[in-house]
Amino acid sequence: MTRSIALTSALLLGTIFWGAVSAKADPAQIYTTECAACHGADRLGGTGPALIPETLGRMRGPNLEKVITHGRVATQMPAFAAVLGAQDITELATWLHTPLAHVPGWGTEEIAQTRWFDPDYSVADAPVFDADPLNITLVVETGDHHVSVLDGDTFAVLDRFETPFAVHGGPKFSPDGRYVFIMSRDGWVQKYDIWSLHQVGRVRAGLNSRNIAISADGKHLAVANYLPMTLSLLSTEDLSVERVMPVVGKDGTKSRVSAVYQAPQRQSFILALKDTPEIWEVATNPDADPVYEGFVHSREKGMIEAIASSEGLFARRRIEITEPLDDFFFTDDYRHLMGAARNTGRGVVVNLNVGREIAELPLPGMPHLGSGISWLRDGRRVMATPHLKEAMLSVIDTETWKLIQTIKTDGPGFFLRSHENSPYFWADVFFGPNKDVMHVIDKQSLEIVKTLRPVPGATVAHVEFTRDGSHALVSVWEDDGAVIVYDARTLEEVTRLAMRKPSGKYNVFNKITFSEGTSH
Ligand code: DHE
Repeated sequence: MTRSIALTSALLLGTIFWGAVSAKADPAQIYTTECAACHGADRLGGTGPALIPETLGRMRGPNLEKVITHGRVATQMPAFAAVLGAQDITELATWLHTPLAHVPGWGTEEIAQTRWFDPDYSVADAPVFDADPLNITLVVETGDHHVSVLDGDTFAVLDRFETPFAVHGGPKFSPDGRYVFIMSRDGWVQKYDIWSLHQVGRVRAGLNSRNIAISADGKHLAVANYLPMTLSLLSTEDLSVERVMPVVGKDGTKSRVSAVYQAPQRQSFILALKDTPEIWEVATNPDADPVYEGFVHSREKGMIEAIASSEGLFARRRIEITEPLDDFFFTDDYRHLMGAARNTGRGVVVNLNVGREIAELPLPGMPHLGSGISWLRDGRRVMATPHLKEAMLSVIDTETWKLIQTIKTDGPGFFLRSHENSPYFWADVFFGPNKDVMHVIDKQSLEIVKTLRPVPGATVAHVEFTRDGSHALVSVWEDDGAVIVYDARTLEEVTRLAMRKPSGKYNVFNKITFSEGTSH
């Protein structure tokens, strides 16, 4: 009797359970019921991040399903394994990778409505700490979306603050090094006051964004967006919107902005466009008449278009090229840039003054030119770049634009770093079985002088130097990771600071002086 009740119950439960998983899952309905409260009814984010292909594209294969099933450590994202069947999770993940049927406008009004200021913030008259404010180093900890503020002399953590979800690209400092602006892939820009050790506020400048740049005078912040296809220009003072510039090629093609860079000597922003064969230059000099050759030539050729009512501030110049380029390296005088043509393995040099391609060099295996650095070797300025898909570094003469040498590494790398006061540059291996390796390379002989493997099996990547170049900080890019501080001359470990998946590190002085050893 008992056995038959048990059997009937089991069959009944089985039927109910089987009914639940076999019914055709409606992922949109599941989303509304289970996800919308945190991620927004429109999938554009709320307390949780946006769930759209532009953001999720980086979660390849079964990764998204894993997060839905098991949740995400150190975030509010719970595990849904007990709530949703495996089939529902698969279908939900597939549906989340489909584009939005309707992308809402994200213009001046919408951006302005997201502006938020931290009520607990008050302006300090002087730094609230004793450390050298120009030797502060910020560590982005992607494990739990925080930034640690390090004293660059003692390596003490002065503050640790929460950032928006999924920070990407280098934070940008005001020219005096006091404020820093940090951007997330969901388009949030956060302003933080280093002197006060306090967040100032946030604004959502795009729905899916790439990176930010600050103008040479420190007044304007440009946000490169994929969604919508715009460049948002903000006031650094109060994060108000100065302009939202639609990005449309000469032939009418709308384009995503791959990245925006500051060109200090030119007092302009340079934009890499993803979908149209053009580079844009946007003037940030308010004194109307753009001062350098490029703008003058362009005006003669009728290529300047005044986006603002006055021709100066935010005037835009189009430089036409043969195919879209991204991931720019700039020479120190910002006359030339190198860009990568993604599908052809070509590296292209563009002279920004005359506005044309002047050289080409073979750069197979996805060069990561944005991580390129330069230094003087035998009296000539050379640059080096890693390759995301080849176990090598390329060293290029920036006068002849000839490849001088390739350096074989233990695997493809992401970042390079050096310092004026260091005889070495450091190159990580980010992919493959040797991702736990960091090469230290002599800038003159181009020989690998030491290969560090501080935590066998753990990814080590990205280096930043202290202001004087005496120490190099390396990320152990794991959830229970660390920043390891090395003596930059002896290459011996000095100390190790526990961190949550630390990624990029940024020294105020090196960044505001545009050190040749750091990507700009
Ligand atoms: Fe980045 C900088 C583009 C993937 C971590 N990355 C940049 C910059 C660009 C760029 C254009 C320079 C902007 C700046 O600093 O203002 N990154 C891209 C890509 O196109 C790529 C390959 C694909 C993508 O998904 O966007 C890519 N980047 C990554 C990652 O997967 C990394 C390793 C982890 C992450 O956080 O997303 C990553 N990118 C970084 C970091 C910097 C960066 C840490 C700043 C480096 C610096 O020292 O300034």
